[in-house]
Amino acid sequence: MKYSDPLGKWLWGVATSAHQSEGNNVRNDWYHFEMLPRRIKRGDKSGKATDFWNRFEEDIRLAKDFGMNTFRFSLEWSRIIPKPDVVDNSALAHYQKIIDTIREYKLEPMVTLHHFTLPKWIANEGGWVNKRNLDHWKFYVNVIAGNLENVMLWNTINEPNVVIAMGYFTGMFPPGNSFDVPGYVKAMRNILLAHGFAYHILKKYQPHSKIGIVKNITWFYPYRRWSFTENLLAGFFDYMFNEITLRALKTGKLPLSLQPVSFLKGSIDFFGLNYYTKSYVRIVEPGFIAMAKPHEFTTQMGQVPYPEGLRLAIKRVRDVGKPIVITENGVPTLDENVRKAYIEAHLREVEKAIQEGYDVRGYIYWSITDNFEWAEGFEPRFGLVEIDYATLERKPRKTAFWLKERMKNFRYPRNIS
Ligand code: IFM
Repeated sequence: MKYSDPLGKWLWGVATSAHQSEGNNVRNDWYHFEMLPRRIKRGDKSGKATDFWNRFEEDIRLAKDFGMNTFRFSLEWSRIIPKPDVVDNSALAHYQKIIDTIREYKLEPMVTLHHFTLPKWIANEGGWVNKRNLDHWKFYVNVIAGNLENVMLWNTINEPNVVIAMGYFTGMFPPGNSFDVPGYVKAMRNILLAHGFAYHILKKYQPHSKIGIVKNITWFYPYRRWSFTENLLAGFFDYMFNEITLRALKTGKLPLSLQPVSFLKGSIDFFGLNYYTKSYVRIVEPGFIAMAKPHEFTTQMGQVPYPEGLRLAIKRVRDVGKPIVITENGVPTLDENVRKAYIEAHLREVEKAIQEGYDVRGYIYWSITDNFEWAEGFEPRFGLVEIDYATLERKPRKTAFWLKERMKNFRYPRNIS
């Protein structure tokens, strides 16, 4: 084995969003979505987004300058497989170059196979609701697993619950369906199967690598504590958004099935936990979800910081029985005091969880630079580094330097280096 077990050290790093809609003349379903009017705020188009594709070395160097040891990014399916059964070897070579550059800077690459975007030709065939697309998925994963080297940390799917809830329930992501519960359930079943297939394909080719799924936990609370219906609905949302995935990993059972799928149960080596916020459920408004109550502090995306929710999430996913890596946590803001306070409060919750004996192996901030924030467009600013979208120039924010010092004193578990 060329590289040591990455879960044996404290993983401290950043994630980036490597998605582009226009690469190699390949169109993914977000490009298609942009064509639909009023779906992305202000009519923003991702275009080349942060141009990570060409400027990756700059971003990797910045992570190194900030004292980190891990760099998380994702692959774009449509770049690698632009048409059914056609492999773009130049795209593969380019991704290998990114991975090798991360290694040259002595950072641990963490690579995600699927982060929200589908090739347009898959989306046109029904995307995740069409079970036949799983054959195309297996083809893609075989190509990756058989070709990309020097990766010890893989994520199969980023936030399956988010991409499907936004696509089939809120309608804010492609394909833009609202309250399509049958679509939601079908797509959740298929995307979880896709995870299971990917886990086993990767393990077959790269048995020493560690493979996780990246799961967002959001807490749902009744808007009015005394409302029976809102309590009931909060439980329903929690089941749909959080529990379906946790149950699949713990028992192999998919929604609407009592029979477990044998290859799903326990199909992770670590649990990638993304955590940002909580939501309120209320029945008086259409849409059911309120992100905040009046007078609560909110971020640029209207979310309420709820740091203790991170420790509660760590407790909740412990049942899956695998080490936990915080694969995303971050805040969209233009105020560096807010960013610093948000990060500090969440790091303290992680430290507490570690002291209480929870097996957390890393913390990854979202994200190294500002990013194209999906339906929210370019306005939210998550980056430790500002992007000037006119020139694509990178300008580190002061929180990055504060964080470098803060992490020197982070109380990570004593049994890892
Ligand atoms: O930008 C997203 C990311 O793509 C997935 N997790 C949440 C982030 C912030 O909203």
